[in-house]
Amino acid sequence: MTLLDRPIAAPHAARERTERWWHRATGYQIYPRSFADSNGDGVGDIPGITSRLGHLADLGVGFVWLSPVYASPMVDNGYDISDYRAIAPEFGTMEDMDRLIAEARERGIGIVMDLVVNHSSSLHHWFRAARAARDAPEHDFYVWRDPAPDGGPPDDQQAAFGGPAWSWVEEVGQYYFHYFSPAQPDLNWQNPALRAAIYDMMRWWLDRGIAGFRMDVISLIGKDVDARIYEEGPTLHDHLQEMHREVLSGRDIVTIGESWSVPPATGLLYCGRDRNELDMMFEFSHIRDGWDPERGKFAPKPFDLVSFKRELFAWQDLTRQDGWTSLFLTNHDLPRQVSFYGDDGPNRQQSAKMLATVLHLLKGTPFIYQGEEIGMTNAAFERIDQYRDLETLNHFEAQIASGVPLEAFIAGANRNSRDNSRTPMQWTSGANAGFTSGTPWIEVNPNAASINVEQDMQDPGSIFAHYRRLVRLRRELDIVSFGKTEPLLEGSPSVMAYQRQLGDERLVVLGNFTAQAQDVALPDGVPGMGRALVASHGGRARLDRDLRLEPFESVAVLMAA
Ligand code: ISL
Ligand code: CA
Repeated sequence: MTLLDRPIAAPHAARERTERWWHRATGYQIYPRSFADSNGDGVGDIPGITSRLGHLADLGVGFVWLSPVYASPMVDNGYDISDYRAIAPEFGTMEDMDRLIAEARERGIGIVMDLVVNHSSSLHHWFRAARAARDAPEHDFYVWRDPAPDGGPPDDQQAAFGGPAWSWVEEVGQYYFHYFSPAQPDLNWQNPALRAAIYDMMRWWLDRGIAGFRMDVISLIGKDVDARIYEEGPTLHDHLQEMHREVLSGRDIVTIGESWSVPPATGLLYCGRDRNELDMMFEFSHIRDGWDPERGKFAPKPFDLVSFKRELFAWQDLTRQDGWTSLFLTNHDLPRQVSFYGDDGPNRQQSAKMLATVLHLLKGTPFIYQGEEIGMTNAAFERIDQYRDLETLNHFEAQIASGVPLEAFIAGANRNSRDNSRTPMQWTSGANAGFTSGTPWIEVNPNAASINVEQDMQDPGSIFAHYRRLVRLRRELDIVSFGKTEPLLEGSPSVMAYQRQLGDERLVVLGNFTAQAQDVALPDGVPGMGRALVASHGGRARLDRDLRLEPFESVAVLMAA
Protein backbone atom coordinates (compact mmCIF):
# COMPACT_ATOMS: atom_id res chain seq x y z
CA MET A 1 0.00 0.00 0.00
CA THR A 2 1.41 3.37 -0.89
CA LEU A 3 0.25 5.57 1.88
CA LEU A 4 1.08 8.69 -0.05
CA ASP A 5 -1.51 10.48 -2.09
CA ARG A 6 -0.54 11.32 -5.62
CA PRO A 7 -2.31 13.33 -8.29
CA ILE A 8 -4.49 11.31 -10.66
CA ALA A 9 -2.91 11.03 -14.05
CA ALA A 10 -6.06 10.38 -16.06
CA PRO A 11 -7.61 13.55 -17.54
CA HIS A 12 -11.26 12.96 -16.69
CA ALA A 13 -10.54 12.09 -13.12
CA ALA A 14 -8.97 15.43 -12.34
CA ARG A 15 -12.29 16.00 -10.61
CA GLU A 16 -11.19 13.72 -7.85
CA ARG A 17 -8.44 16.27 -7.09
CA THR A 18 -6.09 13.81 -5.47
CA GLU A 19 -5.93 10.08 -5.56
CA ARG A 20 -6.10 8.33 -2.23
CA TRP A 21 -4.76 4.83 -1.69
CA TRP A 22 -8.23 3.48 -0.99
CA HIS A 23 -9.55 4.60 -4.38
CA ARG A 24 -7.86 1.55 -5.91
CA ALA A 25 -8.04 -0.76 -2.93
CA THR A 26 -10.50 -3.53 -2.18
CA GLY A 27 -11.52 -4.03 1.46
CA TYR A 28 -11.97 -7.37 3.19
CA GLN A 29 -14.18 -7.75 6.24
CA ILE A 30 -13.17 -10.16 8.99
CA TYR A 31 -15.66 -11.26 11.63
CA PRO A 32 -13.01 -12.48 14.08
CA ARG A 33 -15.17 -14.93 15.96
CA SER A 34 -15.70 -16.97 12.79
CA PHE A 35 -12.47 -16.56 10.83
CA ALA A 36 -9.70 -18.75 12.24
CA ASP A 37 -9.22 -20.29 15.69
CA SER A 38 -5.57 -20.70 16.71
CA ASN A 39 -5.98 -22.38 20.11
CA GLY A 40 -8.85 -24.84 19.79
CA ASP A 41 -11.37 -23.08 22.04
CA GLY A 42 -13.86 -22.93 19.16
CA VAL A 43 -13.69 -19.13 18.84
CA GLY A 44 -11.74 -17.39 16.10
CA ASP A 45 -8.95 -15.08 17.33
CA ILE A 46 -6.29 -12.55 16.37
CA PRO A 47 -3.36 -15.03 16.06
CA GLY A 48 -5.68 -17.01 13.77
CA ILE A 49 -6.09 -13.95 11.55
CA THR A 50 -2.35 -13.31 11.49
CA SER A 51 -1.75 -16.90 10.43
CA ARG A 52 -4.06 -16.39 7.44
CA LEU A 53 -2.63 -13.10 6.14
CA GLY A 54 -1.19 -15.04 3.20
CA HIS A 55 -4.73 -15.73 1.99
CA LEU A 56 -5.54 -12.00 2.02
CA ALA A 57 -2.28 -11.07 0.31
CA ASP A 58 -3.04 -13.66 -2.37
CA LEU A 59 -6.43 -12.12 -2.95
CA GLY A 60 -4.72 -8.74 -3.20
CA VAL A 61 -6.88 -6.73 -0.80
CA GLY A 62 -5.63 -3.36 0.39
CA PHE A 63 -7.15 -3.30 3.84
CA VAL A 64 -9.12 -5.32 6.36
CA TRP A 65 -12.19 -4.05 8.18
CA LEU A 66 -11.90 -5.93 11.44
CA SER A 67 -15.19 -6.34 13.30
CA PRO A 68 -14.74 -5.56 17.04
CA VAL A 69 -12.01 -7.33 19.00
CA TYR A 70 -12.16 -5.07 22.08
CA ALA A 71 -12.95 -6.25 25.60
CA SER A 72 -16.64 -7.12 25.70
CA PRO A 73 -19.16 -9.35 27.47
CA MET A 74 -20.13 -10.43 23.90
CA VAL A 75 -23.86 -9.92 24.25
CA ASP A 76 -23.72 -8.69 20.64
CA ASN A 77 -20.46 -10.44 19.68
CA GLY A 78 -18.27 -7.45 20.49
CA TYR A 79 -20.58 -4.64 19.34
CA ASP A 80 -20.92 -4.03 23.08
CA ILE A 81 -17.51 -2.74 24.22
CA SER A 82 -16.53 -2.70 27.89
CA ASP A 83 -12.99 -1.34 27.36
CA TYR A 84 -12.00 0.47 24.17
CA ARG A 85 -8.30 0.12 24.95
CA ALA A 86 -8.18 -3.60 25.68
CA ILE A 87 -8.54 -6.77 23.61
CA ALA A 88 -11.09 -9.43 24.56
CA PRO A 89 -9.10 -12.31 26.09
CA GLU A 90 -10.85 -14.83 23.82
CA PHE A 91 -9.45 -12.92 20.82
CA GLY A 92 -5.91 -12.51 22.21
CA THR A 93 -3.77 -9.76 23.70
CA MET A 94 -2.70 -6.25 22.76
CA GLU A 95 0.66 -7.75 21.69
CA ASP A 96 -1.23 -10.04 19.29
CA MET A 97 -3.02 -6.98 17.94
CA ASP A 98 0.20 -5.01 17.44
CA ARG A 99 1.72 -7.99 15.66
CA LEU A 100 -1.30 -8.27 13.37
CA ILE A 101 -1.10 -4.57 12.49
CA ALA A 102 2.65 -4.84 11.77
CA GLU A 103 2.54 -8.09 9.80
CA ALA A 104 -0.43 -6.94 7.75
CA ARG A 105 1.34 -3.70 6.94
CA GLU A 106 4.42 -5.63 5.76
CA ARG A 107 2.13 -7.23 3.20
CA GLY A 108 0.65 -3.90 2.17
CA ILE A 109 -2.59 -4.45 4.06
CA GLY A 110 -3.98 -1.83 6.44
CA ILE A 111 -6.11 -2.74 9.45
CA VAL A 112 -9.31 -0.71 9.78
CA MET A 113 -10.86 -0.94 13.24
CA ASP A 114 -14.57 -1.03 13.97
CA LEU A 115 -15.48 2.06 15.98
CA VAL A 116 -18.61 1.37 18.04
CA VAL A 117 -19.34 4.67 19.78
CA ASN A 118 -23.08 5.11 19.49
CA HIS A 119 -23.20 2.94 22.59
CA SER A 120 -20.88 1.08 24.95
CA SER A 121 -21.43 -2.10 26.91
CA SER A 122 -23.39 -1.76 30.14
CA LEU A 123 -20.26 -3.24 31.76
CA HIS A 124 -18.01 -0.36 30.65
CA HIS A 125 -16.62 1.38 33.75
CA TRP A 126 -18.27 4.59 32.54
CA PHE A 127 -21.69 3.00 32.73
CA ARG A 128 -21.01 1.30 36.05
CA ALA A 129 -20.21 4.72 37.52
CA ALA A 130 -23.09 6.35 35.65
CA ARG A 131 -25.69 3.97 37.02
CA ALA A 132 -24.39 4.18 40.58
CA ALA A 133 -24.87 7.90 41.20
CA ARG A 134 -26.51 10.87 39.52
CA ASP A 135 -23.65 13.15 40.49
CA ALA A 136 -20.89 10.92 39.06
CA PRO A 137 -19.18 12.73 36.16
CA GLU A 138 -19.85 9.67 33.98
CA HIS A 139 -23.59 9.88 34.61
CA ASP A 140 -23.89 12.42 31.85
CA PHE A 141 -21.93 10.15 29.45
CA TYR A 142 -25.24 8.34 28.87
CA VAL A 143 -28.81 9.34 28.02
CA TRP A 144 -31.03 9.45 31.14
CA ARG A 145 -34.58 10.66 31.56
CA ASP A 146 -36.93 10.81 34.54
CA PRO A 147 -39.94 8.49 34.52
CA ALA A 148 -43.23 9.58 33.00
CA PRO A 149 -45.90 10.72 35.52
CA ASP A 150 -47.21 7.14 35.71
CA GLY A 151 -43.70 5.91 36.62
CA GLY A 152 -43.24 4.25 33.22
CA PRO A 153 -40.60 5.04 30.58
CA PRO A 154 -40.54 8.49 28.96
CA ASP A 155 -42.03 7.11 25.72
CA ASP A 156 -42.95 3.84 24.02
CA GLN A 157 -39.92 3.65 21.70
CA GLN A 158 -38.94 0.05 20.90
CA ALA A 159 -35.30 -1.12 20.71
CA ALA A 160 -33.87 -2.50 17.47
CA PHE A 161 -33.30 -5.89 19.04
CA GLY A 162 -36.79 -6.02 20.59
CA GLY A 163 -38.36 -4.75 23.82
CA PRO A 164 -38.52 -1.16 25.10
CA ALA A 165 -35.65 1.25 24.30
CA TRP A 166 -35.65 2.54 27.92
CA SER A 167 -34.47 0.57 30.95
CA TRP A 168 -34.92 1.54 34.60
CA VAL A 169 -32.08 1.92 37.11
CA GLU A 170 -33.27 1.93 40.69
CA GLU A 171 -30.10 3.50 42.17
CA VAL A 172 -30.57 6.75 40.27
CA GLY A 173 -34.34 6.61 39.79
CA GLN A 174 -34.07 7.17 36.03
CA TYR A 175 -34.40 5.39 32.72
CA TYR A 176 -31.48 5.11 30.29
CA PHE A 177 -31.87 4.96 26.52
CA HIS A 178 -30.59 2.06 24.42
CA TYR A 179 -31.28 1.97 20.70
CA PHE A 180 -30.14 -1.68 20.65
CA SER A 181 -30.21 -4.10 23.62
CA PRO A 182 -30.29 -3.04 27.31
CA ALA A 183 -26.66 -4.25 27.43
CA GLN A 184 -25.78 -1.47 24.92
CA PRO A 185 -26.58 1.90 26.60
CA ASP A 186 -26.34 4.85 24.17
CA LEU A 187 -23.51 7.30 24.78
CA ASN A 188 -24.52 10.94 25.21
CA TRP A 189 -22.88 12.76 22.30
CA GLN A 190 -24.33 16.06 23.52
CA ASN A 191 -21.76 15.97 26.32
CA PRO A 192 -18.41 17.55 25.25
CA ALA A 193 -16.53 15.53 27.89
CA LEU A 194 -17.79 12.27 26.34
CA ARG A 195 -16.80 13.45 22.88
CA ALA A 196 -13.32 14.37 24.10
CA ALA A 197 -12.89 10.93 25.67
CA ILE A 198 -13.87 9.22 22.40
CA TYR A 199 -11.50 11.38 20.34
CA ASP A 200 -8.69 10.60 22.73
CA MET A 201 -9.33 6.89 22.35
CA MET A 202 -9.42 7.19 18.54
CA ARG A 203 -6.04 8.98 18.45
CA TRP A 204 -4.62 6.28 20.72
CA TRP A 205 -5.60 3.61 18.17
CA LEU A 206 -4.41 5.58 15.17
CA ASP A 207 -1.05 6.03 16.86
CA ARG A 208 -0.75 2.23 16.99
CA GLY A 209 -0.64 2.25 13.19
CA ILE A 210 -4.12 1.31 12.11
CA ALA A 211 -5.37 2.40 8.66
CA GLY A 212 -8.71 3.90 9.67
CA PHE A 213 -12.15 3.27 11.12
CA ARG A 214 -15.41 1.70 10.06
CA MET A 215 -17.92 3.61 12.18
CA ASP A 216 -20.80 1.53 13.47
CA VAL A 217 -24.26 3.14 13.11
CA ILE A 218 -22.58 6.55 13.06
CA SER A 219 -25.75 8.18 11.72
CA LEU A 220 -27.28 7.74 15.19
CA ILE A 221 -24.89 9.97 17.16
CA GLY A 222 -26.78 13.22 16.47
CA LYS A 223 -30.04 11.91 17.93
CA ASP A 224 -32.57 13.97 19.86
CA VAL A 225 -34.45 11.43 21.98
CA ASP A 226 -36.99 13.98 23.22
CA ALA A 227 -38.02 14.77 19.66
CA ARG A 228 -37.77 11.05 18.90
CA ILE A 229 -35.33 11.69 16.08
CA TYR A 230 -32.67 9.00 16.02
CA GLU A 231 -31.18 8.60 12.55
CA GLU A 232 -29.42 11.66 11.08
CA GLY A 233 -30.34 13.82 14.04
CA PRO A 234 -29.78 17.57 14.32
CA THR A 235 -26.19 17.52 15.71
CA LEU A 236 -24.82 14.64 13.61
CA HIS A 237 -22.77 16.63 11.13
CA ASP A 238 -21.42 19.00 13.79
CA HIS A 239 -20.08 15.98 15.65
CA LEU A 240 -18.52 14.47 12.54
CA GLN A 241 -16.85 17.74 11.62
CA GLU A 242 -15.50 18.11 15.12
CA MET A 243 -14.24 14.52 15.02
CA HIS A 244 -12.51 15.27 11.74
CA ARG A 245 -10.80 18.36 13.19
CA GLU A 246 -9.83 16.65 16.42
CA VAL A 247 -8.80 13.22 15.15
CA LEU A 248 -8.91 12.44 11.44
CA SER A 249 -7.53 15.52 9.73
CA GLY A 250 -4.05 15.21 8.24
CA ARG A 251 -3.83 11.45 8.67
CA ASP A 252 -3.56 9.12 5.70
CA ILE A 253 -6.39 6.82 6.69
CA VAL A 254 -9.78 5.70 5.43
CA THR A 255 -13.09 6.28 7.20
CA ILE A 256 -16.33 4.50 6.35
CA GLY A 257 -19.52 5.42 8.20
CA GLU A 258 -22.47 3.09 8.55
CA SER A 259 -25.97 4.50 8.03
CA TRP A 260 -29.16 2.51 7.54
CA SER A 261 -31.11 5.59 6.61
CA VAL A 262 -29.04 7.89 4.40
CA PRO A 263 -30.64 8.49 0.98
CA PRO A 264 -28.53 9.67 -1.96
CA ALA A 265 -30.03 13.14 -1.45
CA THR A 266 -28.07 13.65 1.77
CA GLY A 267 -25.18 11.27 1.08
CA LEU A 268 -22.79 14.06 0.21
CA LEU A 269 -23.30 15.66 3.62
CA TYR A 270 -21.09 12.88 4.98
CA CYS A 271 -18.53 12.51 2.23
CA GLY A 272 -18.76 15.47 -0.10
CA ARG A 273 -15.60 17.38 -0.96
CA ASP A 274 -14.87 20.15 1.57
CA ARG A 275 -17.33 18.67 4.08
CA ASN A 276 -14.41 17.39 6.18
CA GLU A 277 -16.32 14.47 7.61
CA LEU A 278 -15.88 10.92 6.26
CA ASP A 279 -14.50 9.28 3.12
CA MET A 280 -17.49 7.11 2.29
CA MET A 281 -20.61 5.48 3.70
CA PHE A 282 -21.99 2.02 3.99
CA GLU A 283 -25.57 2.69 2.96
CA PHE A 284 -28.30 0.08 2.70
CA SER A 285 -31.02 1.27 0.35
CA HIS A 286 -30.26 -1.62 -2.05
CA ILE A 287 -30.46 -4.04 0.89
CA ARG A 288 -33.61 -2.72 2.57
CA ASP A 289 -35.19 -2.91 -0.82
CA GLY A 290 -35.33 -6.69 -0.33
CA TRP A 291 -37.31 -6.54 2.92
CA ASP A 292 -41.02 -6.30 3.52
CA PRO A 293 -41.54 -2.62 4.46
CA GLU A 294 -44.02 -3.48 7.22
CA ARG A 295 -42.94 -6.86 8.49
CA GLY A 296 -39.19 -6.29 8.28
CA LYS A 297 -36.21 -8.48 7.58
CA PHE A 298 -37.70 -11.73 8.82
CA ALA A 299 -40.32 -11.51 6.08
CA PRO A 300 -38.18 -10.87 2.99
CA LYS A 301 -39.99 -10.16 -0.26
CA PRO A 302 -39.01 -11.61 -3.65
CA PHE A 303 -35.93 -9.97 -5.12
CA ASP A 304 -36.71 -7.16 -7.58
CA LEU A 305 -33.72 -6.45 -9.83
CA VAL A 306 -35.19 -3.28 -11.35
CA SER A 307 -35.53 -1.44 -8.05
CA PHE A 308 -32.25 -2.92 -6.75
CA LYS A 309 -30.45 -1.41 -9.77
CA ARG A 310 -32.24 1.90 -9.27
CA GLU A 311 -30.84 2.15 -5.72
CA LEU A 312 -27.30 1.21 -6.74
CA PHE A 313 -27.21 3.53 -9.72
CA ALA A 314 -28.55 6.45 -7.67
CA TRP A 315 -25.36 6.24 -5.60
CA GLN A 316 -23.23 5.89 -8.73
CA ASP A 317 -24.81 9.06 -10.00
CA LEU A 318 -24.04 10.83 -6.76
CA THR A 319 -20.31 10.07 -7.07
CA ARG A 320 -20.12 11.47 -10.58
CA GLN A 321 -19.21 14.95 -9.43
CA ASP A 322 -18.22 14.51 -5.84
CA GLY A 323 -18.02 12.09 -2.93
CA TRP A 324 -17.31 8.38 -2.99
CA THR A 325 -19.17 5.22 -2.05
CA SER A 326 -18.67 1.69 -0.83
CA LEU A 327 -19.76 -1.36 -2.80
CA PHE A 328 -21.08 -4.43 -1.00
CA LEU A 329 -23.86 -6.99 -1.04
CA THR A 330 -23.20 -8.70 2.26
CA ASN A 331 -21.58 -8.34 5.67
CA HIS A 332 -21.84 -9.91 9.14
CA ASP A 333 -25.42 -8.61 9.51
CA LEU A 334 -26.66 -9.86 6.14
CA PRO A 335 -27.26 -13.17 4.40
CA ARG A 336 -24.70 -14.69 2.05
CA GLN A 337 -25.00 -12.92 -1.29
CA VAL A 338 -24.89 -16.03 -3.46
CA SER A 339 -27.88 -17.38 -1.50
CA PHE A 340 -29.84 -14.12 -1.52
CA TYR A 341 -29.19 -12.73 -5.02
CA GLY A 342 -27.79 -15.71 -6.88
CA ASP A 343 -28.29 -19.46 -6.86
CA ASP A 344 -26.57 -21.46 -4.14
CA GLY A 345 -27.50 -24.74 -5.87
CA PRO A 346 -26.31 -25.90 -9.29
CA ASN A 347 -25.39 -22.38 -10.52
CA ARG A 348 -23.41 -21.40 -7.41
CA GLN A 349 -20.08 -20.87 -9.15
CA GLN A 350 -21.46 -18.89 -12.08
CA SER A 351 -23.83 -16.76 -10.02
CA ALA A 352 -21.17 -15.95 -7.40
CA LYS A 353 -18.84 -14.77 -10.18
CA MET A 354 -21.58 -12.78 -11.87
CA LEU A 355 -22.47 -10.94 -8.64
CA ALA A 356 -18.80 -10.14 -8.05
CA THR A 357 -18.34 -8.85 -11.60
CA VAL A 358 -21.28 -6.47 -11.63
CA LEU A 359 -20.47 -5.11 -8.17
CA HIS A 360 -16.67 -4.79 -8.37
CA LEU A 361 -16.63 -2.96 -11.69
CA LEU A 362 -18.81 -0.13 -10.37
CA LYS A 363 -17.28 3.08 -9.04
CA GLY A 364 -16.48 2.95 -5.32
CA THR A 365 -14.56 0.84 -2.85
CA PRO A 366 -15.66 -2.82 -2.93
CA PHE A 367 -15.77 -4.92 0.22
CA ILE A 368 -15.46 -8.70 0.31
CA TYR A 369 -16.92 -10.37 3.38
CA GLN A 370 -14.97 -13.41 4.58
CA GLY A 371 -15.94 -16.53 2.66
CA GLU A 372 -17.63 -14.58 -0.12
CA GLU A 373 -14.49 -15.11 -2.22
CA ILE A 374 -15.16 -18.87 -2.26
CA GLY A 375 -18.94 -18.55 -2.64
CA MET A 376 -19.95 -19.55 0.90
CA THR A 377 -23.71 -19.99 1.31
CA ASN A 378 -26.38 -19.38 3.98
CA ALA A 379 -26.41 -21.57 7.06
CA ALA A 380 -29.65 -23.53 6.44
CA PHE A 381 -30.26 -24.20 10.15
CA GLU A 382 -33.41 -26.20 10.85
CA ARG A 383 -33.91 -25.54 14.56
CA ILE A 384 -33.91 -22.34 16.61
CA ASP A 385 -31.30 -23.80 19.00
CA GLN A 386 -28.75 -23.72 16.19
CA TYR A 387 -28.98 -19.92 16.06
CA ARG A 388 -26.75 -17.73 18.25
CA ASP A 389 -27.57 -14.14 17.23
CA LEU A 390 -29.47 -12.08 19.81
CA GLU A 391 -31.43 -10.24 17.13
CA THR A 392 -32.71 -13.54 15.70
CA LEU A 393 -33.43 -15.01 19.14
CA ASN A 394 -35.24 -11.91 20.41
CA HIS A 395 -37.37 -11.61 17.29
CA PHE A 396 -38.10 -15.31 17.52
CA GLU A 397 -39.58 -14.93 20.98
CA ALA A 398 -41.63 -11.90 20.02
CA GLN A 399 -42.91 -13.31 16.73
CA ILE A 400 -43.82 -16.74 18.09
CA ALA A 401 -45.64 -14.99 20.96
CA SER A 402 -47.57 -12.93 18.40
CA GLY A 403 -48.70 -16.08 16.56
CA VAL A 404 -46.19 -16.44 13.69
CA PRO A 405 -45.86 -20.21 12.96
CA LEU A 406 -42.49 -21.76 13.82
CA GLU A 407 -41.82 -22.95 10.24
CA ALA A 408 -42.53 -19.49 8.86
CA PHE A 409 -40.08 -17.88 11.28
CA ILE A 410 -37.35 -20.43 10.52
CA ALA A 411 -37.91 -19.92 6.78
CA GLY A 412 -37.47 -16.15 7.23
CA ALA A 413 -34.39 -16.64 9.41
CA ASN A 414 -32.90 -19.04 6.85
CA ARG A 415 -33.16 -16.26 4.33
CA ASN A 416 -32.17 -13.26 6.41
CA SER A 417 -30.81 -14.04 9.89
CA ARG A 418 -27.43 -12.51 10.71
CA ASP A 419 -26.12 -15.97 11.57
CA ASN A 420 -26.19 -16.94 7.88
CA SER A 421 -22.92 -15.12 7.37
CA ARG A 422 -21.46 -15.98 10.79
CA THR A 423 -20.84 -19.70 10.34
CA PRO A 424 -17.11 -20.52 10.41
CA MET A 425 -14.84 -19.74 7.48
CA GLN A 426 -14.37 -22.84 5.35
CA TRP A 427 -10.64 -23.37 4.91
CA THR A 428 -10.44 -27.09 4.15
CA SER A 429 -12.63 -30.15 3.60
CA GLY A 430 -11.33 -31.59 6.89
CA ALA A 431 -12.82 -31.57 10.41
CA ASN A 432 -14.67 -28.32 11.23
CA ALA A 433 -13.61 -26.95 7.86
CA GLY A 434 -10.12 -26.33 9.25
CA PHE A 435 -11.56 -23.46 11.34
CA THR A 436 -10.89 -25.02 14.75
CA SER A 437 -9.52 -28.18 16.33
CA GLY A 438 -12.17 -27.83 19.05
CA THR A 439 -15.94 -27.38 19.01
CA PRO A 440 -16.95 -24.31 17.00
CA TRP A 441 -19.14 -21.71 18.78
CA ILE A 442 -21.63 -21.96 15.91
CA GLU A 443 -22.08 -24.93 13.58
CA VAL A 444 -19.95 -25.27 10.46
CA ASN A 445 -21.94 -25.44 7.24
CA PRO A 446 -21.98 -29.11 6.13
CA ASN A 447 -21.18 -28.00 2.58
CA ALA A 448 -17.59 -27.27 3.72
CA ALA A 449 -16.73 -30.69 2.28
CA SER A 450 -17.15 -29.21 -1.20
CA ILE A 451 -16.86 -25.42 -0.63
CA ASN A 452 -13.52 -24.45 0.89
CA VAL A 453 -10.41 -22.36 0.31
CA GLU A 454 -8.09 -25.32 -0.19
CA GLN A 455 -10.15 -26.57 -3.11
CA ASP A 456 -10.57 -23.16 -4.76
CA MET A 457 -6.81 -22.58 -4.64
CA GLN A 458 -6.24 -25.61 -6.86
CA ASP A 459 -8.71 -24.52 -9.52
CA PRO A 460 -7.73 -21.74 -11.94
CA GLY A 461 -11.42 -21.30 -12.82
CA SER A 462 -12.52 -20.92 -9.17
CA ILE A 463 -14.57 -18.17 -7.61
CA PHE A 464 -11.43 -17.18 -5.67
CA ALA A 465 -9.45 -16.79 -8.92
CA HIS A 466 -12.26 -14.60 -10.28
CA TYR A 467 -12.18 -12.31 -7.22
CA ARG A 468 -8.40 -12.07 -7.36
CA ARG A 469 -8.71 -10.90 -10.94
CA LEU A 470 -11.34 -8.26 -10.11
CA VAL A 471 -9.20 -6.94 -7.24
CA ARG A 472 -6.25 -6.63 -9.59
CA LEU A 473 -8.27 -4.90 -12.34
CA ARG A 474 -9.26 -2.22 -9.84
CA ARG A 475 -5.66 -1.67 -8.83
CA GLU A 476 -4.43 -1.50 -12.40
CA LEU A 477 -7.11 0.22 -14.48
CA ASP A 478 -7.95 3.90 -13.98
CA ILE A 479 -11.32 3.38 -15.62
CA VAL A 480 -12.39 0.92 -12.91
CA SER A 481 -11.59 3.33 -10.10
CA PHE A 482 -12.48 6.64 -11.69
CA GLY A 483 -14.64 6.15 -14.79
CA LYS A 484 -18.14 7.57 -14.69
CA THR A 485 -20.99 5.06 -14.64
CA GLU A 486 -23.90 5.05 -17.05
CA PRO A 487 -26.68 2.49 -16.50
CA LEU A 488 -27.89 0.42 -19.49
CA LEU A 489 -31.05 -1.69 -19.89
CA GLU A 490 -32.49 -0.16 -16.71
CA GLY A 491 -35.92 -1.70 -17.21
CA SER A 492 -34.62 -5.26 -17.58
CA PRO A 493 -35.85 -7.49 -14.73
CA SER A 494 -33.14 -10.08 -15.42
CA VAL A 495 -29.96 -8.32 -16.55
CA MET A 496 -27.82 -5.70 -14.84
CA ALA A 497 -25.81 -3.66 -17.34
CA TYR A 498 -23.78 -0.47 -17.36
CA GLN A 499 -20.87 1.21 -19.01
CA ARG A 500 -18.00 3.09 -17.45
CA GLN A 501 -16.21 5.85 -19.28
CA LEU A 502 -12.89 7.56 -18.80
CA GLY A 503 -11.23 9.69 -21.49
CA ASP A 504 -11.78 7.73 -24.69
CA GLU A 505 -11.99 4.37 -22.98
CA ARG A 506 -15.19 2.49 -22.30
CA LEU A 507 -15.87 -0.53 -20.14
CA VAL A 508 -19.13 -2.40 -20.73
CA VAL A 509 -20.38 -4.75 -17.99
CA LEU A 510 -23.32 -7.15 -18.22
CA GLY A 511 -24.64 -9.72 -15.75
CA ASN A 512 -27.48 -12.19 -16.14
CA PHE A 513 -29.22 -12.58 -12.75
CA THR A 514 -31.28 -15.59 -13.87
CA ALA A 515 -30.87 -19.30 -14.52
CA GLN A 516 -32.25 -18.83 -18.05
CA ALA A 517 -30.44 -17.58 -21.12
CA GLN A 518 -31.42 -13.94 -21.79
CA ASP A 519 -31.55 -12.17 -25.13
CA VAL A 520 -30.67 -8.51 -24.86
CA ALA A 521 -30.55 -5.71 -27.41
CA LEU A 522 -27.77 -3.28 -26.61
CA PRO A 523 -28.49 0.40 -27.21
CA ASP A 524 -26.78 2.29 -30.06
CA GLY A 525 -23.20 3.13 -29.41
CA VAL A 526 -22.55 0.25 -27.04
CA PRO A 527 -21.73 -2.71 -29.31
CA GLY A 528 -18.09 -3.10 -30.25
CA MET A 529 -14.90 -5.07 -30.06
CA GLY A 530 -12.42 -4.85 -27.22
CA ARG A 531 -10.53 -6.78 -24.60
CA ALA A 532 -12.39 -9.35 -22.46
CA LEU A 533 -11.65 -8.55 -18.82
CA VAL A 534 -13.59 -11.34 -17.17
CA ALA A 535 -14.12 -14.83 -18.43
CA SER A 536 -17.11 -16.28 -16.65
CA HIS A 537 -18.07 -18.27 -19.77
CA GLY A 538 -14.78 -18.28 -21.58
CA GLY A 539 -14.76 -14.50 -22.01
CA ARG A 540 -16.17 -12.30 -24.74
CA ALA A 541 -14.22 -9.63 -26.55
CA ARG A 542 -16.97 -8.76 -29.00
CA LEU A 543 -20.39 -7.35 -28.14
CA ASP A 544 -22.98 -7.57 -30.88
CA ARG A 545 -26.09 -5.43 -30.78
CA ASP A 546 -28.23 -8.53 -30.23
CA LEU A 547 -26.69 -10.70 -27.63
CA ARG A 548 -27.60 -13.91 -25.83
CA LEU A 549 -26.33 -14.14 -22.24
CA GLU A 550 -25.98 -17.64 -20.80
CA PRO A 551 -27.51 -18.39 -17.35
CA PHE A 552 -25.70 -16.19 -14.77
CA GLU A 553 -23.13 -15.16 -17.36
CA SER A 554 -21.15 -12.01 -16.70
CA VAL A 555 -19.27 -10.01 -19.30
CA ALA A 556 -16.80 -7.13 -19.07
CA VAL A 557 -15.29 -5.71 -22.24
CA LEU A 558 -12.82 -2.82 -22.33
CA MET A 559 -12.93 -0.77 -25.54
CA ALA A 560 -10.93 2.17 -26.80
CA ALA A 561 -12.63 4.75 -29.05
O1 ISL B 1 -28.92 -5.89 10.57
C1 ISL B 1 -29.63 -5.07 11.11
C2 ISL B 1 -30.90 -4.58 10.53
O2 ISL B 1 -31.99 -5.31 11.12
C3 ISL B 1 -29.41 -4.66 12.46
O3 ISL B 1 -29.47 -5.85 13.12
C4 ISL B 1 -28.06 -4.04 12.71
O4 ISL B 1 -27.70 -4.36 13.99
C5 ISL B 1 -28.04 -2.56 12.66
O5 ISL B 1 -28.50 -2.20 11.44
C6 ISL B 1 -26.67 -1.90 12.86
O6 ISL B 1 -25.61 -2.75 12.78
C7 ISL B 1 -24.44 -2.45 13.50
O7 ISL B 1 -24.66 -2.08 14.85
C8 ISL B 1 -25.22 -3.09 15.70
C9 ISL B 1 -24.50 -4.44 15.58
O8 ISL B 1 -25.28 -5.43 16.19
C10 ISL B 1 -24.26 -4.83 14.15
O9 ISL B 1 -23.54 -6.03 14.06
C11 ISL B 1 -23.54 -3.67 13.50
O10 ISL B 1 -23.11 -3.94 12.18
C12 ISL B 1 -25.12 -2.57 17.10
O11 ISL B 1 -23.79 -2.20 17.38
CA1 CA C 1 -9.54 -19.20 19.81
